Amino acid sequence: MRRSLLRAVMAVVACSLVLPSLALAGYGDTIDMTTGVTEISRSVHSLHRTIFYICCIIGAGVFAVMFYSIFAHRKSRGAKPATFHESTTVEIIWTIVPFAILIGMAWPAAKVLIKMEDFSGSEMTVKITGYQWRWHYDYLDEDIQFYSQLDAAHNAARQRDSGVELEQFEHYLKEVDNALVLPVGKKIRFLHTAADVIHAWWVPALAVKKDAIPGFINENWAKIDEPGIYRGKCAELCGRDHGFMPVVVRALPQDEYDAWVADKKAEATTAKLDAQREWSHKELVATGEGVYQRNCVGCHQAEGQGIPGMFPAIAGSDVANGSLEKHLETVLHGVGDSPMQAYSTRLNDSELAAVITFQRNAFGNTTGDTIQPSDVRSYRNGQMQSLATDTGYFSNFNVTGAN
Ligand code: HEC
Ligand SMILES: [Cu+2]
Repeated sequence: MRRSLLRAVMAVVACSLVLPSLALAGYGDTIDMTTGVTEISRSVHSLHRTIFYICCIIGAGVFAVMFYSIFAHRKSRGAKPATFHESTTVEIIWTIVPFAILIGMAWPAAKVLIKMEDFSGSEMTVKITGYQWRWHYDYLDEDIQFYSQLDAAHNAARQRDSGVELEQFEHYLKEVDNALVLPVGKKIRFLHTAADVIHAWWVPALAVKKDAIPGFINENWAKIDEPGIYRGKCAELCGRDHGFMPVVVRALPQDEYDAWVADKKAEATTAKLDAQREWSHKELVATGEGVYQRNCVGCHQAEGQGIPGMFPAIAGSDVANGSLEKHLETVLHGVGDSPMQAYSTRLNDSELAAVITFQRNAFGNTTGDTIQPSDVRSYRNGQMQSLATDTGYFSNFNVTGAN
């Protein structure tokens, strides 16, 4: 009788340990921690496994003893409690054993933590700034910086009643307009900060997850072993669109990375020159159409017809046919709490001039206006001056911040 009960208990314990792992077989890659593509991420993964197994063994041991005691010494069998009190031997054992287990877990964990905090020999530095709701990447060793935010098509699709088929997106809500491009095989130091609220930059495959706190600079690093696309997201509840600030890292072999850097620099030089010169009306409209396709079409639609009740039409719009000041304000600073975001820092002056000129002369709008990059610049300067007279915190924030 006693034997069979014991056997039943052991069977239940065994099943509860084995069945879940069978059910999860094959899902390991999707629900387990990723092994990642850096030495640190592999260390973190094996640490996670080691500690998990230790916990399993402890759990099985504790429950086995507990279930055995409950069944073997139950009242109906006339078990009588022992009456001893204070056993030095037992107390020493139950102090030393957990202590040894803790040391056994802390030792490898501390080794990995120390390695994570070792920034010596960093070969390049990227400063990452969190904004509501996008990232800004600044390559401190190169003269490269840009914003990275949720891809416009995904952003449009996620709007309520957008009617967009989500199946068409392979990585729905995990795609950005400008990925962070990094070389493989280099020790890259990341500096994390934020410009408004607390964010956290998290890319599991790189084992990089750090709070981005306004006024503070946090550090960590990664040395990526394999080229590829690695996705992550903001891991700090940072406001309404917290769930919509994905991270995409594109790791390239060194030569491809160098080519990317050269391209980016050439682009920046051209952009600087472009912002200084006079553009022809035709050129502005043509460039503006491209800017519109990349940034605005998801909401305002291909024919500028918008989506009634959600996104206003540009065709015949009061703003696109009315005062230029209002049009500039709408595009540069966005509209309040609506999905119409501020583009003042995401598009440069030439792109802004081009897309505004385009909107004022496309989809049947016939203002005939030509807006030069210099017009956008003087609008910005005017804004700065009117804000400079106001010393309130929020107006200062508007001058230096994203909006
Ligand atoms: C995520 C969707 C979305 C995207 C992308 C978007 N807009 Fe908008 N836009 C809106 C919404 C919503 C409004 C209405 C805001 C309001 O008045 O409440 C709006 C309003 C406007 C208006 C004023 C229209 C009117 O008559 O009221 C202009 C002009 C405009 N957007 C230009 C742009 C430009 C230029 C771009 C691209 C650089 C762009 N928008 C990208 C959603 C979007
Ligand atoms: Cu965030």
